[in-house]
Amino acid sequence: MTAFEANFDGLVGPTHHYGGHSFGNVASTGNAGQPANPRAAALQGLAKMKALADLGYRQGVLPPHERPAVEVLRSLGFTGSDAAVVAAAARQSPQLLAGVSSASAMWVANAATVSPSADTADGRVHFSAANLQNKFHRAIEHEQTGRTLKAIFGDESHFVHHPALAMHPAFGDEGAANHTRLAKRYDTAGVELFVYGQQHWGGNIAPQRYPARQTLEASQAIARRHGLASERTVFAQQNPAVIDAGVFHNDVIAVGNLDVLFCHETAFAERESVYAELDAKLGELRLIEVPTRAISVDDAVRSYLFNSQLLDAGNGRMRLVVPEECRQQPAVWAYLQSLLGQDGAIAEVLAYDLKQSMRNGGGPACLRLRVALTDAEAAVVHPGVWLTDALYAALTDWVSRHYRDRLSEADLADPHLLPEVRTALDELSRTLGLGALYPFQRSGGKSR
Ligand code: SUG
Repeated sequence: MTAFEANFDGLVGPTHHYGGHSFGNVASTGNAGQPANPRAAALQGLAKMKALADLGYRQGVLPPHERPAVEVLRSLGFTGSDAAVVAAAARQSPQLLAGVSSASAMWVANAATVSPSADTADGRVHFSAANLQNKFHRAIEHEQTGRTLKAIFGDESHFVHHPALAMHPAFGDEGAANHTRLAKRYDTAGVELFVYGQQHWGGNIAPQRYPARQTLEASQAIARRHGLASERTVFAQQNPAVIDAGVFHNDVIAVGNLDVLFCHETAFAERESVYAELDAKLGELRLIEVPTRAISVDDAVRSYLFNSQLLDAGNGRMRLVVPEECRQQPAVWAYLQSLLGQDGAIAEVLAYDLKQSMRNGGGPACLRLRVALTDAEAAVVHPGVWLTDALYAALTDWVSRHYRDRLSEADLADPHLLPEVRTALDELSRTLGLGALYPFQRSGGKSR
């Protein structure tokens, strides 16, 4: 049996904007109120997907969510036609309208935690939709995430879907952004590393300035649900000082794949014991630890060096897919050149322009959800979401026809936006062959 890692990237939605919705994510708050370019954002994401597909990686697409989320506004007491609901929200609470209009579902590393079948007790791939309860605009994602994942990974003999954990700070869960699966091979049992920001009950170290979005309790619950063996699971606390420096998810300071872990020396609260436990449970970890003297935490956050994709290049070596911003930080770029010169685990560095997403704190790793699949599992994935040349051409054409090239927060009140988005999403769900995926399609296909 052979297995491989597929990357499913979130397609940026048409309401992409800079709402300053994520306290603790310094790019999000720093760029609040700037005009965004949803068309460029979606095309940048697609270009990265296409480049990786062209290199031979299995690449899938996860569709955006329906935004503005009219159903959420209705649950908050707005009534009347859909247009009236949006208009009233725009008048009474522009901040709420911006929250329910966020295209944040593009960062699918936060959509779910995924455990490959080689790791789980029942030999199926397990998905747990993340509750994202720390941020209002993201806490409304999990239902659609669950629907989308079930539509794509529908075969119950291979795939299991768990709903989001309880919506309570004790179970704050941010999905795969705080989860790394290490293994010697994709088709044999691996070690699942869960990184949490804080222990809710009984923990005593916590960040002071910014929130810890993931709890130990949530990570333990996910591991239990997925049927992971304790001898192949590691729970590690993130260093609270780096959360306070803007590292709101572990994937902003560490990335791993197969037996390679690439991280900053300040990533974990107790680094030596984390490395030792991983090494013991995995049977030799290949660690690339970046010291502060080479790259400061601030430079790591600014460049998003660790929010990179570490991709198997064959022969035990890796490609590192970084955002273009790494080139602009001299210390980071120099470090990457020295790494390539060492003939070590990283053989190649590829940089992509993802500026639109980056300005909201979303780099290459945020935009993708990794799913390690066997050939038999891949064969039953909904075929319409694999990025072929034809799908890439159809999606770039679709974006060019339906997306605006400028969107500011004030534009979210524009009555034309909702019908525009629905027309686009209706066409997209047909292109991907996903049927009635969205609430507006399920309530009869027409606006109330
Ligand atoms: O949750 N930004 C996202 C970025 C998520 C990045 N994901 C990973 N690191 N895996 C967040 O903070 C900002 C939206 C705004 O402000 O408009 C936002 O939601």
